[in-house]
Amino acid sequence: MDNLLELLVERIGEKRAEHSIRVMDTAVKLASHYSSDINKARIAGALHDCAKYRDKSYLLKRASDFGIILDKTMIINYQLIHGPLGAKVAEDEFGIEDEEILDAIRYHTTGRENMSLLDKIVYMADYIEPSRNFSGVELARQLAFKDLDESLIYAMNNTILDLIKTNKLIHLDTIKARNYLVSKKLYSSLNL
Ligand code: DGI
Ligand code: FE
Ligand code: FE
Repeated sequence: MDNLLELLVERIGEKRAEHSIRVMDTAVKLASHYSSDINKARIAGALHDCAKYRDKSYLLKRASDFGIILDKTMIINYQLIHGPLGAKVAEDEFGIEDEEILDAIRYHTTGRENMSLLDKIVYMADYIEPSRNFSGVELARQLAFKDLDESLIYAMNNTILDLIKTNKLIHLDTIKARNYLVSKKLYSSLNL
């Protein structure tokens, strides 16, 4: 773990590595609360932003070197690339082989349809880590430990509303992730 954190600082700098450690600690708390694998939460939390490079051309080059197929939304909103690229970098540079961990890294920004428990933990840990201070974060923190799916819907609604307000493209995985959770909730309330 020490080695992993050292390598992380080298790759993404101290500030982002500190955020990653806060996400790791929050992911561990959520994993323990929901009886999920703590070690996987620790590694996925620590590495979720391992490809958060600033430079657009570097992101595009590395994605292309790994053969990652980027859609239009990702090319225009190039910050979205660090999810799928992060999964490849975690495997290639950090030696992570566990597909569940790699998927949690891959989908940590958009989410996806039918997210795994680990995907949800990393997504919410990133959203509520202690230095986040947007309005509504306190409610998100409470919900995350009370009803994980409800907290995801809350976080995704806020994210999508922000994207609309700033006229950004919404990635299909973001929509699919939210629709899946909202349908699940509607179906369960209808007892179907
Ligand atoms: O890497 P972090 O900053 O820690 O957090 P993150 O990976 O969750 O990225 C958050 C950003 O991603 C936030 O500014 C909103 C943006 N985002 C999430 N879903 C979408 C999106 N941006 C676009 N354009 N489309 C999306 O669907
Ligand atoms: Fe991220
Ligand atoms: Fe992050």
